[in-house]
Amino acid sequence: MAKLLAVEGDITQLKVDAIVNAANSSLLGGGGVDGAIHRAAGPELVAACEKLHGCATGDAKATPGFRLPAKWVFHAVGPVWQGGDRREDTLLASCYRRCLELAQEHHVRSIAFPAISTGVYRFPPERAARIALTTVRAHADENGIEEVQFVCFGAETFAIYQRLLNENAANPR
Ligand code: AR6
Repeated sequence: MAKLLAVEGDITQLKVDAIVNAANSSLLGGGGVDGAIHRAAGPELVAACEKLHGCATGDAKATPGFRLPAKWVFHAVGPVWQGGDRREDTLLASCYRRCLELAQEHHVRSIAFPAISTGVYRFPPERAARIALTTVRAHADENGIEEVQFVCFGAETFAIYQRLLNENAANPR
């Protein structure tokens, strides 16, 4: 069974097979975790992203990690929160699902996710964390993944993930 854990810190520092980026549909960079990943990976990353010709919301595309310790970056495009009745939950779940599928394609065993859509895109953090954990729990094993880190940027997000992971440990699948 895949190991799921919450960690607090900067996703660009992690030496895992793949890190996930919370990108926008242009895939050409931005602020937040996207900006941090592009800065750390170097200019080769945007050049590789240009060749992907964008990405739909709910989908994800892969590039190498270039100067990052991670071998791959999976660029996922989360939904902008618009109140909850614009398929935001489904689209967010789809981001996580697509990243797990990319993991299998690229023989990735360890993967780290940021809290997609919970920054500039304003998705409510606990609701997003529940979707992230449910989707990853349901599909990590079938995609051959051994370890999943949920990288929390700040103590509040970390506390949410810790609580939800502990709740589930008390009521396992
Ligand atoms: N490591 C881990 N998590 C981080 C880091 C980091 N270095 N930096 C920020 N976060 P956001 P979104 C957290 O805004 O909401 C970009 O401009 C952050 O605290 O990065 O999906 C894109 O180009 C938050 O919890 O992504 C898009 O235009 C989470 O990462 C747009 O923002 C996501 O926040 C995407 O918005």
